[in-house]
Amino acid sequence: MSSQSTENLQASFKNGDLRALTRAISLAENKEASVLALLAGVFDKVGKARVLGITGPPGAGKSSLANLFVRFLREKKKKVAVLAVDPVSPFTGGALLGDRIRLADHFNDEGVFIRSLSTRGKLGGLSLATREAVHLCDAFGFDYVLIETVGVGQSEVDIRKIADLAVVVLVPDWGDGVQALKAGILEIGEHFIVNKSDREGADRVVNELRNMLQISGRPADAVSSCSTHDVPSVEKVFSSLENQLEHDKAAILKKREASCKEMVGELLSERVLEETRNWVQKNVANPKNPYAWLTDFLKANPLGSLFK
Ligand SMILES: Nc1nc2c(ncn2[C@@H]2O[C@H](COP(=O)(O)OP(=O)(O)OP(=O)(O)O)[C@@H](O)[C@H]2O)c(=O)[nH]1
Ligand SMILES: [Mg+2]
Repeated sequence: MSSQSTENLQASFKNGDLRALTRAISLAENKEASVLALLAGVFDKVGKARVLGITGPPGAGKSSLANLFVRFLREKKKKVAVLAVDPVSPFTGGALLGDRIRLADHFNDEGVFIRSLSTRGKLGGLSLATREAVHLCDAFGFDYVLIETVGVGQSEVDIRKIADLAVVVLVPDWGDGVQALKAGILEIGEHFIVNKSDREGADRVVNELRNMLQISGRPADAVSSCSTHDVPSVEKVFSSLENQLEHDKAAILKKREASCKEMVGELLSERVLEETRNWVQKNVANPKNPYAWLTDFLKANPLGSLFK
Protein backbone atom coordinates (compact mmCIF):
# COMPACT_ATOMS: atom_id res chain seq x y z
CA MET A 1 0.00 0.00 0.00
CA SER A 2 1.42 3.41 -0.94
CA SER A 3 1.99 5.99 1.76
CA GLN A 4 -0.59 8.19 0.01
CA SER A 5 -3.32 5.57 0.35
CA THR A 6 -2.30 4.88 3.96
CA GLU A 7 -2.80 8.58 4.62
CA ASN A 8 -6.19 8.54 2.91
CA LEU A 9 -7.22 5.52 4.93
CA GLN A 10 -6.12 7.21 8.12
CA ALA A 11 -8.11 10.33 7.23
CA SER A 12 -11.31 8.38 6.54
CA PHE A 13 -10.76 6.30 9.67
CA LYS A 14 -10.48 9.45 11.74
CA ASN A 15 -13.61 10.79 10.06
CA GLY A 16 -15.53 7.81 11.36
CA ASP A 17 -15.99 6.06 8.03
CA LEU A 18 -16.90 2.45 8.88
CA ARG A 19 -15.51 1.28 5.54
CA ALA A 20 -12.09 2.50 6.65
CA LEU A 21 -12.38 0.43 9.81
CA THR A 22 -13.37 -2.64 7.81
CA ARG A 23 -10.48 -2.08 5.42
CA ALA A 24 -8.02 -1.58 8.27
CA ILE A 25 -9.12 -4.80 9.94
CA SER A 26 -8.62 -6.65 6.66
CA LEU A 27 -5.11 -5.26 6.48
CA ALA A 28 -4.47 -6.54 9.99
CA GLU A 29 -5.95 -9.91 9.13
CA ASN A 30 -3.79 -10.17 6.02
CA LYS A 31 -0.78 -9.00 7.98
CA GLU A 32 -0.07 -6.05 5.70
CA ALA A 33 2.63 -3.81 7.10
CA SER A 34 0.63 -0.68 6.22
CA VAL A 35 -1.79 -1.30 9.08
CA LEU A 36 1.05 -0.66 11.50
CA ALA A 37 1.47 2.93 10.28
CA LEU A 38 -2.27 3.44 10.57
CA LEU A 39 -2.32 2.03 14.10
CA ALA A 40 0.63 4.16 15.12
CA GLY A 41 -1.23 7.22 13.83
CA VAL A 42 -4.47 6.56 15.68
CA PHE A 43 -3.13 4.95 18.83
CA ASP A 44 -3.64 8.08 20.91
CA LYS A 45 -7.36 7.27 20.73
CA VAL A 46 -6.87 3.75 22.09
CA GLY A 47 -7.74 3.01 25.69
CA LYS A 48 -11.35 4.06 26.15
CA ALA A 49 -13.09 0.86 25.10
CA ARG A 50 -13.77 -1.99 27.45
CA VAL A 51 -12.69 -5.26 25.97
CA LEU A 52 -14.59 -8.38 26.89
CA GLY A 53 -13.34 -11.77 25.74
CA ILE A 54 -15.90 -14.55 25.48
CA THR A 55 -14.53 -18.02 25.03
CA GLY A 56 -15.61 -21.59 25.70
CA PRO A 57 -16.44 -24.86 24.00
CA PRO A 58 -18.44 -24.91 20.76
CA GLY A 59 -22.14 -24.45 21.28
CA ALA A 60 -21.88 -23.24 24.88
CA GLY A 61 -23.93 -20.17 24.03
CA LYS A 62 -21.20 -17.57 23.52
CA SER A 63 -22.94 -15.89 20.59
CA SER A 64 -26.33 -15.98 22.28
CA LEU A 65 -24.79 -14.24 25.27
CA ALA A 66 -22.91 -11.75 23.08
CA ASN A 67 -26.17 -11.00 21.36
CA LEU A 68 -27.82 -10.08 24.64
CA PHE A 69 -24.81 -8.13 25.86
CA VAL A 70 -25.06 -6.05 22.67
CA ARG A 71 -28.71 -5.45 23.39
CA PHE A 72 -28.05 -4.28 26.96
CA LEU A 73 -25.26 -2.00 25.83
CA ARG A 74 -27.35 -0.50 23.05
CA GLU A 75 -30.08 0.24 25.56
CA LYS A 76 -27.47 2.35 27.32
CA LYS A 77 -26.51 3.94 23.99
CA LYS A 78 -23.06 2.38 24.10
CA LYS A 79 -21.40 1.61 20.79
CA VAL A 80 -20.31 -2.02 20.46
CA ALA A 81 -17.95 -3.87 18.17
CA VAL A 82 -18.19 -7.67 18.03
CA LEU A 83 -15.22 -9.60 16.72
CA ALA A 84 -15.68 -13.30 16.14
CA VAL A 85 -12.37 -15.05 15.81
CA ASP A 86 -12.44 -18.06 13.52
CA PRO A 87 -16.15 -18.54 14.10
CA VAL A 88 -17.46 -22.07 13.96
CA SER A 89 -20.88 -20.91 12.90
CA PRO A 90 -21.01 -18.36 10.12
CA PHE A 91 -22.61 -15.03 10.99
CA THR A 92 -24.93 -15.22 8.08
CA GLY A 93 -26.42 -18.35 9.59
CA GLY A 94 -27.74 -16.11 12.29
CA ALA A 95 -25.82 -17.98 14.94
CA LEU A 96 -23.99 -15.00 16.32
CA LEU A 97 -27.03 -13.04 17.22
CA GLY A 98 -29.34 -15.90 17.89
CA ASP A 99 -32.90 -16.25 16.84
CA ARG A 100 -34.57 -13.59 18.83
CA ILE A 101 -32.77 -10.47 17.78
CA ARG A 102 -32.24 -10.56 14.09
CA LEU A 103 -28.76 -9.93 12.82
CA ALA A 104 -30.27 -7.53 10.32
CA ASP A 105 -31.45 -5.26 13.13
CA HIS A 106 -27.89 -4.76 14.20
CA PHE A 107 -26.63 -4.43 10.65
CA ASN A 108 -28.77 -1.35 10.31
CA ASP A 109 -27.57 -0.05 13.62
CA GLU A 110 -24.63 2.34 13.22
CA GLY A 111 -23.70 1.70 16.84
CA VAL A 112 -22.94 -1.97 16.26
CA PHE A 113 -20.06 -3.29 14.22
CA ILE A 114 -19.80 -7.01 13.59
CA ARG A 115 -16.78 -8.63 12.02
CA SER A 116 -15.31 -12.09 11.82
CA LEU A 117 -11.59 -12.69 11.68
CA SER A 118 -10.15 -15.78 10.13
CA THR A 119 -6.66 -17.17 9.95
CA ARG A 120 -6.74 -18.02 6.25
CA GLY A 121 -3.62 -20.03 6.72
CA LYS A 122 -1.51 -17.01 7.54
CA LEU A 123 1.68 -17.53 9.46
CA GLY A 124 1.57 -16.76 13.15
CA GLY A 125 -2.17 -17.19 13.53
CA LEU A 126 -4.58 -14.59 14.69
CA SER A 127 -3.34 -13.45 18.02
CA LEU A 128 -1.69 -10.26 16.80
CA ALA A 129 -4.34 -9.53 14.18
CA THR A 130 -6.99 -9.81 16.88
CA ARG A 131 -5.17 -7.39 19.12
CA GLU A 132 -4.76 -4.99 16.21
CA ALA A 133 -8.46 -5.29 15.39
CA VAL A 134 -9.33 -4.54 19.01
CA HIS A 135 -7.08 -1.47 18.97
CA LEU A 136 -8.68 -0.34 15.72
CA CYS A 137 -12.21 -0.66 17.12
CA ASP A 138 -11.16 1.11 20.28
CA ALA A 139 -9.52 3.97 18.38
CA PHE A 140 -12.56 4.19 16.12
CA GLY A 141 -14.66 5.05 19.13
CA PHE A 142 -16.49 1.91 20.21
CA ASP A 143 -17.28 1.84 23.91
CA TYR A 144 -17.14 -1.93 24.08
CA VAL A 145 -15.36 -4.58 22.08
CA LEU A 146 -16.65 -8.13 22.48
CA ILE A 147 -14.38 -10.87 21.19
CA GLU A 148 -15.80 -14.34 20.69
CA THR A 149 -13.29 -17.14 20.32
CA VAL A 150 -13.96 -20.83 20.28
CA GLY A 151 -11.87 -23.21 22.22
CA VAL A 152 -10.76 -24.20 25.61
CA GLY A 153 -7.07 -24.41 26.15
CA GLN A 154 -6.07 -25.27 22.63
CA SER A 155 -7.07 -21.88 21.25
CA GLU A 156 -4.15 -20.08 19.68
CA VAL A 157 -5.59 -16.72 20.60
CA ASP A 158 -4.64 -15.88 24.12
CA ILE A 159 -7.86 -14.19 25.08
CA ARG A 160 -6.66 -13.40 28.57
CA LYS A 161 -3.90 -11.22 27.21
CA ILE A 162 -6.12 -9.51 24.68
CA ALA A 163 -9.22 -8.82 26.72
CA ASP A 164 -9.65 -6.68 29.82
CA LEU A 165 -11.79 -9.48 31.14
CA ALA A 166 -11.66 -13.01 29.78
CA VAL A 167 -14.94 -14.81 30.27
CA VAL A 168 -15.24 -18.56 29.87
CA VAL A 169 -18.70 -19.86 29.03
CA LEU A 170 -19.48 -23.37 30.20
CA VAL A 171 -22.56 -25.56 30.29
CA PRO A 172 -24.08 -27.78 33.01
CA ASP A 173 -22.69 -31.08 31.72
CA TRP A 174 -19.18 -29.67 31.76
CA GLY A 175 -18.77 -31.23 35.20
CA ASP A 176 -18.42 -34.60 33.51
CA GLY A 177 -15.19 -33.53 31.82
CA VAL A 178 -11.62 -34.59 32.47
CA GLN A 179 -9.93 -33.22 35.55
CA ALA A 180 -6.89 -31.87 33.71
CA LEU A 181 -9.10 -29.88 31.38
CA LYS A 182 -10.80 -28.36 34.36
CA ALA A 183 -7.55 -27.12 35.82
CA GLY A 184 -6.65 -25.63 32.43
CA ILE A 185 -9.80 -23.62 32.33
CA LEU A 186 -8.87 -21.67 35.44
CA GLU A 187 -5.83 -20.37 33.58
CA ILE A 188 -7.95 -18.98 30.78
CA GLY A 189 -10.84 -17.34 32.54
CA GLU A 190 -11.13 -14.37 34.82
CA HIS A 191 -14.87 -14.88 35.01
CA PHE A 192 -16.88 -18.03 34.43
CA ILE A 193 -20.44 -18.17 33.19
CA VAL A 194 -22.34 -21.41 33.47
CA ASN A 195 -24.87 -20.89 30.70
CA LYS A 196 -27.95 -23.02 29.97
CA SER A 197 -28.95 -22.98 33.62
CA ASP A 198 -32.37 -24.07 32.40
CA ARG A 199 -30.77 -27.50 32.17
CA GLU A 200 -30.00 -29.71 35.09
CA GLY A 201 -26.63 -29.57 36.80
CA ALA A 202 -25.77 -25.87 36.57
CA ASP A 203 -25.56 -25.39 40.33
CA ARG A 204 -23.19 -28.30 40.67
CA VAL A 205 -20.82 -26.81 38.09
CA VAL A 206 -21.04 -23.37 39.70
CA ASN A 207 -20.09 -24.85 43.07
CA GLU A 208 -17.31 -26.89 41.60
CA LEU A 209 -15.85 -23.83 39.87
CA ARG A 210 -16.15 -21.75 43.04
CA ASN A 211 -14.30 -24.41 45.01
CA MET A 212 -11.59 -24.60 42.41
CA LEU A 213 -11.14 -20.84 42.47
CA GLN A 214 -11.07 -20.72 46.24
CA ILE A 215 -8.44 -23.43 46.40
CA SER A 216 -6.25 -21.38 44.08
CA GLY A 217 -6.81 -18.27 46.18
CA ARG A 218 -9.07 -16.43 43.77
CA PRO A 219 -12.42 -14.78 44.44
CA ALA A 220 -15.30 -17.23 44.18
CA ASP A 221 -17.72 -14.56 43.00
CA ALA A 222 -16.12 -14.67 39.56
CA VAL A 223 -18.58 -17.44 38.72
CA SER A 224 -22.13 -16.80 37.63
CA SER A 225 -24.86 -18.69 35.92
CA CYS A 226 -27.68 -17.83 33.57
CA SER A 227 -29.80 -18.97 30.69
CA THR A 228 -30.15 -16.96 27.52
CA HIS A 229 -33.79 -18.09 27.56
CA ASP A 230 -34.20 -15.99 30.69
CA VAL A 231 -33.04 -12.48 29.78
CA PRO A 232 -33.05 -11.01 33.31
CA SER A 233 -30.64 -13.77 34.42
CA VAL A 234 -28.22 -12.67 31.69
CA GLU A 235 -28.72 -9.04 32.65
CA LYS A 236 -27.62 -9.91 36.17
CA VAL A 237 -24.55 -11.73 34.88
CA PHE A 238 -23.68 -8.81 32.64
CA SER A 239 -23.86 -6.36 35.47
CA SER A 240 -21.51 -8.55 37.51
CA LEU A 241 -19.10 -8.46 34.56
CA GLU A 242 -19.35 -4.67 34.48
CA ASN A 243 -18.67 -4.57 38.21
CA GLN A 244 -15.65 -6.79 37.80
CA LEU A 245 -14.34 -4.54 35.01
CA GLU A 246 -14.78 -1.53 37.27
CA HIS A 247 -13.27 -3.23 40.29
CA ASP A 248 -10.22 -4.49 38.37
CA LYS A 249 -9.50 -1.14 36.69
CA ALA A 250 -5.96 -0.75 38.02
CA ALA A 251 -5.04 -4.34 37.20
CA ILE A 252 -6.52 -3.94 33.73
CA LEU A 253 -4.35 -0.90 33.04
CA LYS A 254 -1.28 -2.86 34.09
CA LYS A 255 -2.32 -5.76 31.92
CA ARG A 256 -2.76 -3.48 28.90
CA GLU A 257 0.67 -1.98 29.44
CA ALA A 258 2.25 -5.42 29.65
CA SER A 259 0.40 -6.51 26.55
CA CYS A 260 1.60 -3.50 24.55
CA LYS A 261 5.15 -4.11 25.66
CA GLU A 262 4.95 -7.71 24.58
CA MET A 263 3.44 -6.72 21.26
CA VAL A 264 6.54 -4.87 20.13
CA GLY A 265 8.61 -8.04 20.04
CA GLU A 266 5.76 -10.02 18.51
CA LEU A 267 5.15 -7.47 15.77
CA LEU A 268 8.81 -7.45 14.91
CA SER A 269 9.17 -11.21 14.77
CA GLU A 270 5.93 -11.67 12.85
CA ARG A 271 6.98 -9.15 10.24
CA VAL A 272 10.43 -10.67 9.86
CA LEU A 273 8.98 -14.17 9.62
CA GLU A 274 6.41 -13.17 7.04
CA GLU A 275 8.97 -11.38 4.88
CA THR A 276 11.55 -14.13 5.28
CA ARG A 277 9.06 -16.69 4.12
CA ASN A 278 8.08 -14.62 1.09
CA TRP A 279 11.69 -13.96 0.26
CA VAL A 280 12.70 -17.60 0.56
CA GLN A 281 9.85 -18.63 -1.70
CA LYS A 282 10.88 -16.10 -4.34
CA ASN A 283 14.63 -16.36 -4.13
CA VAL A 284 15.61 -19.80 -3.06
CA ALA A 285 15.60 -22.25 -5.92
CA ASN A 286 17.85 -24.84 -4.39
CA PRO A 287 17.31 -25.17 -0.64
CA LYS A 288 20.65 -26.31 0.67
CA ASN A 289 22.36 -23.70 2.78
CA PRO A 290 20.06 -21.92 5.23
CA TYR A 291 22.94 -20.01 6.82
CA ALA A 292 23.99 -18.43 3.59
CA TRP A 293 20.38 -17.50 2.75
CA LEU A 294 20.01 -15.73 6.02
CA THR A 295 22.97 -13.51 5.22
CA ASP A 296 21.63 -12.92 1.74
CA PHE A 297 18.19 -12.16 3.12
CA LEU A 298 19.45 -9.62 5.61
CA LYS A 299 21.60 -7.97 2.94
CA ALA A 300 18.60 -7.68 0.64
CA ASN A 301 16.22 -6.66 3.44
CA PRO A 302 17.64 -4.40 6.11
CA LEU A 303 15.25 -4.55 9.08
CA GLY A 304 13.78 -1.09 8.49
CA SER A 305 12.71 -1.98 4.97
CA LEU A 306 10.40 -4.71 6.26
CA PHE A 307 7.98 -2.17 7.66
CA LYS A 308 7.47 -0.12 4.52
N1 LIG B 1 -31.18 -24.64 26.60
C1 LIG B 1 -30.44 -23.59 26.27
N2 LIG B 1 -29.94 -23.47 25.04
C2 LIG B 1 -29.16 -22.39 24.76
C3 LIG B 1 -28.90 -21.39 25.72
N3 LIG B 1 -28.09 -20.47 25.17
C4 LIG B 1 -27.86 -20.87 23.91
N4 LIG B 1 -28.52 -22.01 23.65
C5 LIG B 1 -28.53 -22.77 22.39
O1 LIG B 1 -27.28 -23.39 22.20
C6 LIG B 1 -26.95 -23.43 20.82
C7 LIG B 1 -25.58 -22.81 20.59
O2 LIG B 1 -25.66 -21.43 20.90
P1 LIG B 1 -24.62 -20.37 20.35
O3 LIG B 1 -24.92 -19.09 21.01
O4 LIG B 1 -24.55 -20.41 18.87
O5 LIG B 1 -23.29 -21.01 20.97
P2 LIG B 1 -21.76 -20.63 20.63
O6 LIG B 1 -21.00 -20.94 21.87
O7 LIG B 1 -21.67 -19.27 20.09
O8 LIG B 1 -21.45 -21.68 19.51
P3 LIG B 1 -20.21 -21.67 18.47
O9 LIG B 1 -19.95 -20.25 18.04
O10 LIG B 1 -20.69 -22.52 17.36
O11 LIG B 1 -19.06 -22.26 19.23
C8 LIG B 1 -28.06 -22.72 20.09
O12 LIG B 1 -28.96 -23.67 19.60
C9 LIG B 1 -28.72 -21.88 21.16
O13 LIG B 1 -30.08 -21.62 20.91
C10 LIG B 1 -29.47 -21.54 27.03
O14 LIG B 1 -29.29 -20.72 27.94
N5 LIG B 1 -30.23 -22.66 27.24
MG1 LIG C 1 -20.78 -18.54 18.27
